[in-house]
Amino acid sequence: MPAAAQTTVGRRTASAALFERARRLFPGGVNSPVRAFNAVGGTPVFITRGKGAQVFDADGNAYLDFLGSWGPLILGHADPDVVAAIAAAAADGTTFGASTEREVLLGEAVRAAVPSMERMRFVSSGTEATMSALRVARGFTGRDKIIKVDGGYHGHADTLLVAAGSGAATLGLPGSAGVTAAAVGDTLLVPFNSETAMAATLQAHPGSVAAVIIEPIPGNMGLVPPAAGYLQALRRLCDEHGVVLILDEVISGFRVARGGAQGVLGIRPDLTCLGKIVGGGLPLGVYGGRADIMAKVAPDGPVYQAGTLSGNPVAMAAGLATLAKLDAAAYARLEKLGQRLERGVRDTIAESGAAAHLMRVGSAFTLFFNRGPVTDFASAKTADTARYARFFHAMLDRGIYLPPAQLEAGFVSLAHCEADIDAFVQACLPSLRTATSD
Ligand code: KE4
Repeated sequence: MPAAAQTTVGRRTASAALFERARRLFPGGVNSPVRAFNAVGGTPVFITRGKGAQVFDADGNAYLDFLGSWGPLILGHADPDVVAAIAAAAADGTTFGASTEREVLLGEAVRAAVPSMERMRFVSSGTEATMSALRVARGFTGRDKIIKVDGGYHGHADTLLVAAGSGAATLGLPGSAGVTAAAVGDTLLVPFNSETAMAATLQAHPGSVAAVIIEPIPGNMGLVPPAAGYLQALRRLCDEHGVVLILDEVISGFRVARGGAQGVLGIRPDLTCLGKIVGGGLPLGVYGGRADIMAKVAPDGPVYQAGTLSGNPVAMAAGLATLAKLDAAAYARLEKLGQRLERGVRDTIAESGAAAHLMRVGSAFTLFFNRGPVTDFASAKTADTARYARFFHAMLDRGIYLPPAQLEAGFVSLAHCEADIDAFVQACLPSLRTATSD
C-alpha cells in the first residue's frame, strides 16, 4: 500500500523562469495548449519527475497527481514494471520501421480485451487514431458526411475541429483558424444524449453519412455519463442508416473497465479508437474494428494510412506492461478509491454549501461548479469557470494537482491510496470556500 504523499508547496520561481524561456520557444510556452493554464490563470508548473501518485515541480514542490497526464497513467508515475519493460525494449533498439513481435503481442492483448477490434492498426496518438478511423469509414461507405457530438473532442484533425452553428444539428463551422470551411463542410454536430437529434440528423441526410464518432463517456466537456439507453439507440440508428459507429475510447478505453465503455455498456461499435492508457505513457493510439471495414486499409485496401513510428516497439512494451497489471482486482480497487473520493467530496460540498457537484465514472471524475445535472455540452458550459480556476489554485497550493480546466476529467490511479484520497478531500473544504468566496 503506497504511503500517503507528504505535500508541501512553496514558491514556484523555477517554473516561472522555465516558462519565460519556454515562451521564447513554443506558442504559449507549451507543446499542447491546455497545459498553458489559460483556463485557470497563473503560471504553469514545470514538472521534473513523477513517482507513484506524486509529481514534483522544478522548485521541488510535491503534488498528489489527479491529472495523470490527462489519462494514460492508470498505474501512476514511473511504475517499476513499465519502466523496466521500456528499458529492456529500448536496449534492443528503439525503432526499426519493420514489424516486430511486440506489436503482435500487444495487438493480441488489445483484441482479447476489446473483441470488437477484430483487426486494428497502431498509430502514434489519439488524433491519428480518430482521423484514420473516419477516413476508413468514408472509404468503406463511399459517403462523405460525419456526425460528431457538440463538445466532444477527438484530437485536432481538421475535419473534427468544428464549432457548433446555430440550431440543434447543423453543419459545423471551422472551430480553429486554418481549418477551411471545406474541411468541416461535411461535419454535422448534434448535442450529446439526444437520440431525437441524432435520428433527425440521420433522417435529414439519407445515404450520405459515413460515420458517427462519439466518446461513449465524454471526458472533454467534463465527465458526462451517457443517459440510459442512449448509446444503444445510437447503435440501432447506425444500423438502420448503414452508418459506421465509431466509439472514441481514447479516455474510457482500459479506464472504466478492461473492455472499455463498450464492455460495460454492452455496445458493439463498428470501429474503436484507443490511446492514452494503451500506450502506458508513451505515444500510442490504435484504431480498429470490423474486419470487413479494416480490410479497406492499405495495403489490403484503398484507404491509405501510414506512420514511421507506428507500432513502435518501446511503446508496445510500455502498453504490454501496463495492460498486464489491469486485472479485475485492479478495477475493483480503482472503483473503491473512486467511491471514497466521491463520498468525501460530496460530503464536503454539502458542508460548504457550494454550488458544485461531482460527476464520477470509476476512477474518472469532474467537479463541476454548478448544481447540475450536466447532461451535455450546453449544461456543462453553465459551470462557473472562474470559481473552478480559484478552486484549482487553492488545491494546487495545498499540494493537489487537478486538470487546469473545468471541462476536463481528473483521474485516480492504482498508485493512490486511501490516505491520498483523504488528503484530496481534506484540501477540498478550504479550497471550496476560497473558490466561492466571491
Ligand atoms: P491525442 O492526439 O492528444 O493523443 O488524443 C486526442 C484525443 C482523442 N480522443 C479523446 C477522447 C481525447 O480526450 C483526446 C485527447 N485528450 C486531451 C485532454 N482531454 C489531451 C490533452 C491535450 O490535448 O494536451
